[in-house]
Amino acid sequence: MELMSKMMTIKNYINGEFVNPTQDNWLDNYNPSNGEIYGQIPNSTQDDVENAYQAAAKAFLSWSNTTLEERSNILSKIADLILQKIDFLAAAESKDNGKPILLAKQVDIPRAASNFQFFANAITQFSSESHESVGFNAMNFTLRQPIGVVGCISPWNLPLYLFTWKIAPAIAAGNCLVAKPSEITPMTAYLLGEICNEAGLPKGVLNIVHGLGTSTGQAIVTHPKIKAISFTGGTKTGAQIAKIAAPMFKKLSLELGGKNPNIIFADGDYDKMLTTTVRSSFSNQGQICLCGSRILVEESIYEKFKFDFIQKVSELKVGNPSSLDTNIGALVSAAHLQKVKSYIDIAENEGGKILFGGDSVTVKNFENGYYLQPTIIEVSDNNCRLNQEEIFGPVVTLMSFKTDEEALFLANDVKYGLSATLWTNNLNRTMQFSKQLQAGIVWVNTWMLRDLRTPFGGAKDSGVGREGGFEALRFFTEPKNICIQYESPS
Ligand code: TXE
Repeated sequence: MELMSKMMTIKNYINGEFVNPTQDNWLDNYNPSNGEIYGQIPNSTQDDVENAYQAAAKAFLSWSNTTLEERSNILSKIADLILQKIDFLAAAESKDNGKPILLAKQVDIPRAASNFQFFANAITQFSSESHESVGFNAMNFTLRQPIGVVGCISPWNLPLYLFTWKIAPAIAAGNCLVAKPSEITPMTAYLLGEICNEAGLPKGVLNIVHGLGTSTGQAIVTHPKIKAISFTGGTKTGAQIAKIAAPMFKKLSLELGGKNPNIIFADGDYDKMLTTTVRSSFSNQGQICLCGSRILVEESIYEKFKFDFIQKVSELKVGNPSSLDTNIGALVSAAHLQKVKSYIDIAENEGGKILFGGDSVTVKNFENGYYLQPTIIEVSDNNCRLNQEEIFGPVVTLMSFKTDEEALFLANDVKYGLSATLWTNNLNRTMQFSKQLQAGIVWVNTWMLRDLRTPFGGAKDSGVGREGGFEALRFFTEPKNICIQYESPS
């Protein structure tokens, strides 16, 4: 497939085949690096979702009865094929999303392969419990059965990475799927369909429908027979989905937004902290739900940190995502660029001071791309919108604190609770903060170090439920208690 030069038409992947949307209705797909339309994607309707559902329902009986070894082998094969095609997939991801190609090659695509490989292994180790009812001559055991047809809806920031993070455990657990990637970054999910066919995934196990959240996504969420929804995206969207799904008694996993504190104490490893903080602030143009967008620094090193951080950030190169020396590529869309800029525009009114950046960047030969400088804003009031709302772009705020109590208060004083990063070498402080931070994930002296066995997800408005490891396999299975009473021995 010639990816870089011609217009690409993406199709739905239903029952192992690539098909047009039933109403022949299409959406434009943009290249964020130059603002040009380079392809079209289906604007799928309820009928397309229904076709995907029917294919999945048909495949379910057979897929849910395949041996674990068979499933595991197919998932491993998918992982191998992703790695074999790493250059091609990284180029596709970078072009579709605007992220630096090196990031796609070093993070996104290898992680998509790891997701499949991890669950290929995990399913062979997944087990359930038994409980002997002593004195009643009864034995209970828990059957963990696949749910049936499940819906997976993923966002645009880490397209293949987050898509596979959902679909790999869902498939491994024996479910069949109707899945939808973001309409803003549909390309690598489309390419995954071909890989699944090549790996021998039976027809109908994975069905991918493309289209808008408010129509295609909504059709998945409202479908009466799709009994579980795994969603990653904005908090507002998560609330809308929960409102529909709850009265239909669907199982829900919601991974939503974050406004994560990066708490820096003077007693930490300064150099490691500084380098990591540049990454945790601006990786993927700041479009990662785990980015540490609120930097809280102990007063004694605040001025030094401010100086050094600005210096390091000024060395980052904003540019064409396909150049190997680009650190910060394009934001994902014109609308998202506008949203992020709107926060920079209110900085002064909110009592903020722009210490670095704040402007769009014009990249030579890519003048219509969606580029923004990495931006650092100093704030003094944690209640300002810049510190309370998820900006989801290359924008961080800086604030100082005096005591541990104040740092903890500031860290927790938001509606979100996804992750937190702590820089300290004090063991007592590490334990006290780890216990009291209101977050699903706490990193101490590191950031975004992921072990796929660990629970992943957020507290408060950052979501409901956990992904990762056996948590994901538990989500994608329905536990059933079997209680057998037997005659007492004579
Ligand atoms: O995400 P949406 P958007 C945050 C970030 C961003 C904001 C909005 O702050 O600025 O959310 O981004 C599908 N029923 N995050 O609007 O809309 C949609 O098609 C069913 C954080 O782009 O939540 C896409 O596939 N599905 C986040 C997916 O939901 C619906 C990553 C996510 O889109 C739907 C992305 C509906 N009613 C944005 N509406 C993170 N936590 O990583 C939309 N969708």
